[in-house]
Amino acid sequence: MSRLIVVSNRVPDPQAGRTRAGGLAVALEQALKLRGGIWLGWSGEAVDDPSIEPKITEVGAVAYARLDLTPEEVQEYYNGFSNRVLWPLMHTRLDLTEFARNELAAYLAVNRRFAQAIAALLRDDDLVWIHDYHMIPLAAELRRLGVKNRIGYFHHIPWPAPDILTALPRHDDLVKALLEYDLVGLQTEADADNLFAYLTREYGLRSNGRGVVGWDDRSCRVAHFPIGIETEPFAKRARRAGRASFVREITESLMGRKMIIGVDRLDYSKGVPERMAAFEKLIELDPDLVNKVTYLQITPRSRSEVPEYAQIERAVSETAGRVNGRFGEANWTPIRYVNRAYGRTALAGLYRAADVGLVTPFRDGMNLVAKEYVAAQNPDNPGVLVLSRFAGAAAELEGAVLVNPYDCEGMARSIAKALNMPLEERLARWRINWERLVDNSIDVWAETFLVALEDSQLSFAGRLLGFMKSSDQRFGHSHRR
Ligand code: ADQ
Repeated sequence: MSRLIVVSNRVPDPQAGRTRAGGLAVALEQALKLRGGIWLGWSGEAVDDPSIEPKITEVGAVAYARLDLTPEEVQEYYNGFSNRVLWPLMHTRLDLTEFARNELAAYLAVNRRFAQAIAALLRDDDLVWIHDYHMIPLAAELRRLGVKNRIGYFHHIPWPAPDILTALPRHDDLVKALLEYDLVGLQTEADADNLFAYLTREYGLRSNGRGVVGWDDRSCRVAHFPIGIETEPFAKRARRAGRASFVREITESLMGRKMIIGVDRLDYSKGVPERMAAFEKLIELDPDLVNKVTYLQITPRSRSEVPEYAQIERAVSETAGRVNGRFGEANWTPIRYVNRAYGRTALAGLYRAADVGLVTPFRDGMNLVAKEYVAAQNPDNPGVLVLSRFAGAAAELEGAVLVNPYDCEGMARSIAKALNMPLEERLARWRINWERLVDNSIDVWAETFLVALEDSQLSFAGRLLGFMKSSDQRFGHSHRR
C-alpha cells in the first residue's frame, strides 16, 4: 500500500488535547495510520522569519509536518485571497469578494513554499491528498518541481456556476492549476456539474463519460465524494452524553419546553441572523409558542480578522437581542446565543436533547452539523432536521424538512411543522437519513477517495482513447474568450 501524504491549510498539533477533533481530522488520521505517512500544513503560527523546513513530530506511523507563515502571508494568503476572495466567490457572494493582486501573489507564494517542503519529503510511490481552496495551485507547483506522483484534491466548499467563477480575475489560471491533479473530488453532483460546465464553456473540454477530461498528455478525473461523519461512534457518544451532568443541567433548565438547536461557525454563509428572524416570525405567527420553546444557537467565532466576520457577529447579536427583547419574559429567554466551542460529547448530547435541528445555510459544501444532528438522535424518539436546500447535505438527507433560507415565513412554517410532527413521521424521516449516514460514513468517504486516486494512473492509457476533444479544443490553446 502506498504511503499517504495529506496536505491541508491547518495541521492538528499532535501534542495538543484532541477532545475537540472533528470527524474529518479523525478520518484523515485513521487513513494516515493505516498507510503510514505525513500530514503537512500550516502550524497556525505567524513568525517573521519562518524556516523553509517544517517542524516534524512523529507519532507512530504518522509524521506531522508543520510550517510557519509570516504575518504578511497570514494576512494576504489566508485572510486575504483564501477567505476574502475564494470563500465568498465559491459561496456565490460576489458582493463580498475583494480581489487584490498582491494577495493572489502571496497565495501562490505560500503554495510554492508548501510544494517545496512536500517535494523534499516525497517518495516515488506516495499518494498525495490535498485539501481545500487554500491549496488549489499546489499540484501545479509540485508538477513544476518534477513530481509525478498521483495527486488528489478534495474541495470541501461549493463549486459555483461558471458565471460566478468567471468574475474572478485570472480564473483560468486557477482552473488550469486544478487540472494538474489526477483526481478532483467535489461534495455533490451539482458542484461537479458546475465545474464541467465551466470546462466545456471556457475550453471546450468534455468528460469522457467517466468524469475524465484530458488535454495534451495529461488527464484529470472529476467526481463527487460527499463527505460523511463518524456515524456510529457519534451516535454512541450522544447516547452516553445523555447521562452527563452538563447535558442534564441544560435539559432541566428548559423546564419542559421544546428545544431547537443551531450549531455553526460564525460565518455569513450559514444564515444565522435570518434563521433567528425565522424563529421570531414563528412566534409572531403562533403566539401560543411564547414560553414553550427555546432556541439554542451555539456559534463559535471564526476568522475574526476578516471585516465581514465582525459584521456578521454584530448582526447575529443584534438579531438575538431584538427577538429576546421583543418576546422574552423574566423566566424565559427565547434565544440562548453562545459564542463558544464545545467538546464532541457535549455537542452530541445537546443535539440529542433538541427536538429540532435547524441548519439553514445560504450555501454550504456539505454541512456536517446536519449529519451530526441526525446521528445523535434517539432512534425511538428522534428530533426533526430542518435543512436548507442549498446545503450539500440536502442531496443525501431526503428525510429532512427542506427549506429555502431566503424565505423567512416559509422557514417559520417549516419549523412549526417540525415542532408538531407526529412520532410516526419523525421515525420514518429519521430512518431514511440514518441509513444514508451509515452507508456513507467518513471512513468510507476517505477510502473511496483514496481508492479512486490509486486507480487514477492505472486507467491512464484507457483515458487517452476516451477523450472527447479535438485539436482545436485543446486545453490551453482554445480560449473562446
Ligand atoms: P464548515 O464550514 O466548518 O466546514 P460544517 O460542515 O458544518 O461547516 O462543519 C463544522 C464542524 O465544526 C462540525 O463538525 C461541528 O460539529 C463543528 N462545530 C461547529 N460549531 C461548534 C461548536 N460550537 N463547538 C464544537 N464544534 C463545533 C467546511 C465546509 C462544509 C463541509 C465541511 C467538511 O464549509 O460545507 O461540510 O468543511 O467538508
